[in-house]
Amino acid sequence: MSRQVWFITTPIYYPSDNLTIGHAYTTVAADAFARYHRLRGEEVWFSTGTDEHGQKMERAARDQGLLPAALADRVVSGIRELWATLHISYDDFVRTTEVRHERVVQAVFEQLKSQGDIYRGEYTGFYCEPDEALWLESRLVDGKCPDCGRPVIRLTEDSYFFRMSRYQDRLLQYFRDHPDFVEPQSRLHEMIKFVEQGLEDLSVSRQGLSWGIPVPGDPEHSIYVWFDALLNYLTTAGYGSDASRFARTWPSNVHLVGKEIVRFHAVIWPTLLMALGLPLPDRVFGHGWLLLEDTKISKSRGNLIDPNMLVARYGVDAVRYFLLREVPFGADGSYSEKALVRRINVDLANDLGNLLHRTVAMVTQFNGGVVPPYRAGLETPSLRRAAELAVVEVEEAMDRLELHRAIMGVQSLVRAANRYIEDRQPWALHRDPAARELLDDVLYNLVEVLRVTAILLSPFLVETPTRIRRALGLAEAGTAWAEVAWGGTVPGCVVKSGDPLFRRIDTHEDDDRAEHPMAPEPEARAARPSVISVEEFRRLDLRVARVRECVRVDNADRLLKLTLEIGEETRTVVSGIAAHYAPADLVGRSVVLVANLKPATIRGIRSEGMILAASDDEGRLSVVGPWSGINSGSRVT
Ligand code: ME8
Repeated sequence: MSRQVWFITTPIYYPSDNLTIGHAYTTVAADAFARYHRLRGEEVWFSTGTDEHGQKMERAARDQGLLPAALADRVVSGIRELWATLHISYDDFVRTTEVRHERVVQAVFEQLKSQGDIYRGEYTGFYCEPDEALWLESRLVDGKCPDCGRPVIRLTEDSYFFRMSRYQDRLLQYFRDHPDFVEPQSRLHEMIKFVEQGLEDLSVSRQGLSWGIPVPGDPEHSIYVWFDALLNYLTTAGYGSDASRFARTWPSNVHLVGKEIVRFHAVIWPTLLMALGLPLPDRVFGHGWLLLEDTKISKSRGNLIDPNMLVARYGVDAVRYFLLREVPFGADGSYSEKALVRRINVDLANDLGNLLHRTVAMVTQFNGGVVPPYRAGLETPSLRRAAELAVVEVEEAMDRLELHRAIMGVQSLVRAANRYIEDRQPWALHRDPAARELLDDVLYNLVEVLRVTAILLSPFLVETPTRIRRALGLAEAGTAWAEVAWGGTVPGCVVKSGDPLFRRIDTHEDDDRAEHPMAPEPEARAARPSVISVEEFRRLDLRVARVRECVRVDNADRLLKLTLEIGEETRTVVSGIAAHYAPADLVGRSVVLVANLKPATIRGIRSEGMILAASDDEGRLSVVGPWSGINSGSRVT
């Protein structure tokens, strides 16, 4: 989609307490999108901020013996520091207590009132303070908040109402006409169901609550905190203050939010915009939660994990990488320090760090540190193709907001380059004077693939790309997405060895490699299995199988589903190797199948057998197959 400005938002967070790794999750994701689009030369407006009014803030301040404004000031300065620590490249930080925002909220309130979309009445219902959500009795579940299951408070008070019911049919029609408006799709269906149950008018003011924006002309009432908060997106776009910026920036491209506040963004927000006669955002993306032992990490649950501490311990890029890579964007996923360390050790230190280290060492040892000339036509297409595929994979994944998949695309490239070193064996070429040009070619390709990798990683990581370029002796500044085209490294650069990109973190737990459902238990790896007889071995029916199709398994980022041909027979096998191979790497290849393994159902898919793979202590994994062409179905003995 071509747009004037890519407008990307995070929710504005309650500054009632310090933020958690969960808030960092959304914000780092938004930052990655913003960086990606800037890198592509697009103009970006990336906003974040704080939602400072409401009952929850008032109570938190009271509990600490502070005025709400003082609490907000204190927490907001910590939030700004956190975003600096995580290198969040926002263009605007909007606080709902700023005059520029209060003006927008009051102007919108007045406009809707004057056009008959806001009227006065009496509200009888319930209030969930942690969510700042109003509920009619009919929506409660067992007398509790239907969203979070916590107790609600009964309210009966004079109130202003927004005629939301008036927009029910238009909203449903909008959902039907714009099936990408709410993503992932499952959340759109939830919203459709919710609206089909009937949209009631929404109470948009609270009586006697002093900490809020006053209703214009009726200061006894303050404006409901969600009405106030949602309008932050208009404030930051320049609504009512900078008409030309607003015209270029609105509508927003994507509101990134956690799944628990999709309803506010996909029901209340579009109906307010309809009432204002403004275009609707392109997308509301509701990502999943980071969980700690199956429970959402949150301030109100008190299980917060301090992102500052993680960055201090592991570095900004390791934390950003983990947040973006670990959990499929959209699904819930678990946070654990062990998983973070595994990502650092396997993906960053081992795969990426080693590739750089080996490349710099080989250019130094075999060519005096100078990147050799590029001989068009000589380069081995496989690595170039892998790089070109990775670019497409990252682009497609970013269009679909699949951050984890974009990073997996880069990972496959790094792994392909490590395999390329094993295949080409530059040390052997170095010993053979006749292979000089081939060696130059291999070294150039490795530098080139790292240069491309550094660009592909730039939306996600903030220090590593520069460090890679520095180690390769490339210019540090001025990187643009277009430079991913193969062949950009200028021969003659002088590489520099330096500190490792990522240091491996010592861990005594060796279950890192259990990514692979068929990987042996750590104990089995340590001790060799006991001796077996030939008869026992013969009980295994090992067959050569050809991979006909291969796809990723939805919501299981380690699993691939393979369709195998074994002679005349076709079988499905699920294998935990998605972190090591992209589906396209496997199609057409021959593998070895344990054909008489008892079938198992994995993620609802019946898996009939297991393919063999070798894995080493450094986290590498290699699928095992025949050395030369042989018919599928052949027995392996
Ligand atoms: O809801 N996992 O603010 P808030 C994933 N002020 N994301 C998480 C998370 C977790 N464990 N914990 C927090 C509000 N988040 C309102 C928003 S917008 C107009 C007003 C992220 O401080 C996620 O994006 O409770 C979630 O939606 C947001 O923080 C909630 O932040």
